[in-house]
Amino acid sequence: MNRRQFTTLLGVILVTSAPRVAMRAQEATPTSTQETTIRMTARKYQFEPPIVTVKQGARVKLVITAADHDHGFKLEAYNIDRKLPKGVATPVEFTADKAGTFSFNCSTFCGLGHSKMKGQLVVEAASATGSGSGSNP
Ligand SMILES: [Cu+2]
Repeated sequence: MNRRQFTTLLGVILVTSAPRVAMRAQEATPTSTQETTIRMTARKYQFEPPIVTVKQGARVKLVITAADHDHGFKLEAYNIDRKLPKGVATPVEFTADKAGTFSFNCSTFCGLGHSKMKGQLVVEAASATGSGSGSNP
């Protein structure tokens, strides 16, 4: 009885710890390019978050879900114009190779406030000197 319980317990431990070991192995893999995944929501008449900040050179993946209506994501500076069908998590991938502040907007007419549906992409220059985030006390 005890032996049987112990074997069962051991089995449970092995099964539950296996995914964790696999995840650790994945984390240990070095990545040359920085990857940034940002989840966003589009709804009348705003993007959330409205300001997205990434580092220059990063491989950026925005996963945008239109919550209430079909919307669009247009980031002219990066030649991106993607439809965001309602309820679908739409991936928008690009490499942030240009530093600066770029505005993006909704490109699918969604109502009276459509033209005000905007946000900003801030690409921080890779060569920025100083203390990085600039949060000096
Ligand atoms: Cu819209």
